[in-house]
Amino acid sequence: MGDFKLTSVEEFEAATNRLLETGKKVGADGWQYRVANQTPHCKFGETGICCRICSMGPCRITPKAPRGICGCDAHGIVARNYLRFTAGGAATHSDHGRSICHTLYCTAPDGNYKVKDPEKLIRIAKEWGVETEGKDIYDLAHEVAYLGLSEYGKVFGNQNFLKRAPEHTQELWQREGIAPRAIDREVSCSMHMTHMGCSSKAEALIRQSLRAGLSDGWGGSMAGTEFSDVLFGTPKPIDTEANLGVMNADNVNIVVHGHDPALSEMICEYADSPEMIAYAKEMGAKGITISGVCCTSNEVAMRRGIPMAGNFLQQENVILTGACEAIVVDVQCIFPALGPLAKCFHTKFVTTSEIAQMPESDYIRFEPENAGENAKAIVKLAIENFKNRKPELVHIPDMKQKATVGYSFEAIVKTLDTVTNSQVDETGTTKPLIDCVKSGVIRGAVAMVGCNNPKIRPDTAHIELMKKLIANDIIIVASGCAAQAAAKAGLMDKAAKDLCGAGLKRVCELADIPPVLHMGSCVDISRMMILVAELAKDSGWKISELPVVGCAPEWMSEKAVSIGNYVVATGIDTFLGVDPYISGSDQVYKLLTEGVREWVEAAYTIETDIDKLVDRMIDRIEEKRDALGI
Ligand code: BF8
Ligand code: SF4
Repeated sequence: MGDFKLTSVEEFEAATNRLLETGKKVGADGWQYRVANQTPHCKFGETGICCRICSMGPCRITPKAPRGICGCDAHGIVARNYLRFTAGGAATHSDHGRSICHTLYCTAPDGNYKVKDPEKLIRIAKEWGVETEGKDIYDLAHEVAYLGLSEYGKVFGNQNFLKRAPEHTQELWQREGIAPRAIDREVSCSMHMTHMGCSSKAEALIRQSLRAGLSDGWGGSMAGTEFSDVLFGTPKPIDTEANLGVMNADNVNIVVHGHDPALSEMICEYADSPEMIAYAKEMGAKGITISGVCCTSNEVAMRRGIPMAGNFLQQENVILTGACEAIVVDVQCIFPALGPLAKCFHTKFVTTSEIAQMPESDYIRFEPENAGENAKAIVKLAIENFKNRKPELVHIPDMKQKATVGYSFEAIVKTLDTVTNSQVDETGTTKPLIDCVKSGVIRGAVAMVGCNNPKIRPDTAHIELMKKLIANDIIIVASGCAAQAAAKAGLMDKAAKDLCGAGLKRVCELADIPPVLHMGSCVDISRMMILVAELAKDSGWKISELPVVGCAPEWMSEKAVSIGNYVVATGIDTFLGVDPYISGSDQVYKLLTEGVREWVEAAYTIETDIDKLVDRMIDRIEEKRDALGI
């Protein structure tokens, strides 16, 4: 343990610069150059006061032109843009969830997809009032999947999963009129409200933003997470590695990128088969290495220990190594730049979803019905491409860290229960965690989530915030690209306990956990919602009273805004390091940072100075402790 050392952002950057040198030789573009071409950004767009939702515009608000042609003011325009941003994110997460429900519907004992966690399926079935006694597990899977799909267009009532929230939270949602109805309805309703000539009242638009967010976090994303677990297994702690050094120059390298585990699981399955490994050897490689980028990487790391090549702003780097035979993608967060970039190398850029079709890619459409066959075809395509490598372009940075990942809600409960109870209780509670918080050995928790964004020096905010928080005995649960930043730096190595304050260090030693717990992909922020709901029920505190905050310091996507809205609407103060285009309206800014607290007992803090951001989070956690008298 003595020689444990974090990898610094400076080291990440040196590795990237070396790869960009290779890129220059082959005439490759890179996001670093495109940022320079795109900045400074348009001020109207940046502050949210440009409206182009009807063809009388675009209208832009200035002191001389305080209203659009229809008469809408800055507050209406900013709030409408904010709601549309949210709806984009909610739709995206939820459609991913729908696709998982559909995959579950297609399971069969001899099919491409099977039920891997029948206990979880039975638990959900009982929760939803489905008769389970004496039923074939596949019949049950189809019945539950059908109900899951029906949540999207539910005719009456609210989302099923809302009942998982503590009573008090459910009451707040009802009282404020933000309990989500059918998942699709909240997205449609948001588009309707923001159509020309509908809502221009900021308060109404922000209220709907919370409701649309909730339809994601407690609806579509939760379906995505829960049914992925049923299909592919509920994650348990597992060791892996992170950063570009996980790629192997002697092997065929296949990189999986995107979000839906239905693709990546199948690719991993085939790449691991003796038949494919033998074929790779025949083609001159020593074996096959699969690694991941973005949330797909989180999914397969959590369930299979597949190493993580990198996060969002590192996606071009995997091709720049010159050693990537194929980058296989499904949906979301995939740079259209990958097509032209792959053409500068021998890399095959394989798109697989009708949702994410891109020029200069090989499109192999992936459906549950043809998943096995197509996964095999993709793995073969990569193997056969090995011979086309240009050895003079190959350079894989010698940089990786160890990480222990796979802390689903169930795994966290079980891990902590093992510490306090000698006999392992399968149905443990969050009480050991609450005891640690009450006694002060852990001061609180931060849910660190979200992306990279060139507006912030990539990964710095994630890593610096996490370092300071754990030094202050604040445990981190992380997901998405924030989790990968932590893993690349080494913060998910159990040895990182040495960077913690004395209290958290002791908890890490006793429970044998790293101080930053990997909870999965971005849809898995629903796991965090379940965790806080259970913490509230087990402690008797309200969610808003828990010394817990959310943070997305480097976020960039619409999904992140949808997430922020449901995290706040669940009662958790949320800290953003990038402004969501709202500075053009003091009314909207005030609503989001103060006003919503009256509705849901939590609000946003927007702070682009990262040092201040971390101090404000620590202060907030300590304020909550004081209020609880602990
Ligand atoms: O859903 S953290 S860059 S990969 S949006 Fe995308 Fe952001 Fe990464 Fe996953 Ni989430
Ligand atoms: Fe302009 Fe109003 Fe049309 Fe927006 S809706 S573009 S503000 S006229």
